[in-house]
Amino acid sequence: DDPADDDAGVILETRRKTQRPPLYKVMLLNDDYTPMEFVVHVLERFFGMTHAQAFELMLTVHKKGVAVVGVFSFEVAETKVAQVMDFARRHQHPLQCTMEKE
Ligand code: NFA
Repeated sequence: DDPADDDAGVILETRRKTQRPPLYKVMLLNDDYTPMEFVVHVLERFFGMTHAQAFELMLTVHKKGVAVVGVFSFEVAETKVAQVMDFARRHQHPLQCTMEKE
């Protein structure tokens, strides 16, 4: 009966303490020039996909124009984007990789 004994604050305290850091979608954009096999290789090399998974996602990007290839913390997403953009540039392909807050 004592108002100080109630548990009304417990859930609110838990929610406040379990705030998670934001996640970022890493996306691949279609273009007319990057070879399909190069995109498949990028997805295998930097996103740990099997050849079958990579081929399927490459086709999704090719058909739809863009697709999310993974969701990561800011730091990991930034690294993935930099790795893909650098790899594409070194091979002189115009492949674009971007990130966006989820
Ligand atoms: N559209 C490219 C082609 O026909 C392939 C591609 C797929 C490029 C996905 C970029 C991303 N060669």
